[in-house]
Amino acid sequence: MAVHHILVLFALSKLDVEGMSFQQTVNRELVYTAVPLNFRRASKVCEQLGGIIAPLKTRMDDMLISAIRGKNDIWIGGTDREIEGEFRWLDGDLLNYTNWRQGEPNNAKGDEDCMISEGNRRKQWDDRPCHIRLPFVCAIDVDSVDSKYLLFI
Ligand SMILES: [Ca+2]
Ligand SMILES: [Ca+2]
Repeated sequence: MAVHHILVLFALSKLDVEGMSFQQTVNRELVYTAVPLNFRRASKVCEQLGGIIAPLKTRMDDMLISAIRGKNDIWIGGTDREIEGEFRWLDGDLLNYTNWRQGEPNNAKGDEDCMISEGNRRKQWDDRPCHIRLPFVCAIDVDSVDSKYLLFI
């Protein structure tokens, strides 16, 4: 199984203590899995690793994911299976940043509830049937007391 890991720091929120400014961070491990699975099974694999299929909440997320998945179409961690047309990330958040291809999401044939990022140059998003099999990236938050707060200069 081809698996790649990268470990990145994400800034969450700012904390001001005694005039110094800190960025709260989490260590996030991104695990790319080249074995294609349907969305439900991909979700299970990520859950077993302690994470979720990676949501792309910012342009930075989008770029980081692209760095490890190469030219493959991949699942990204969003779906409208609860309410048709209302896409949410698997942690429940509504989409803020988006990168849909023009004309998407289109719920083609009434059967497209799971989100992919296309492997072409533009890396844009599309809704596709959840039963197709694609590689995916899991995002796992790794607790680390030592690096929870980093001095932000
Ligand atoms: Ca849909
Ligand atoms: Ca579509």
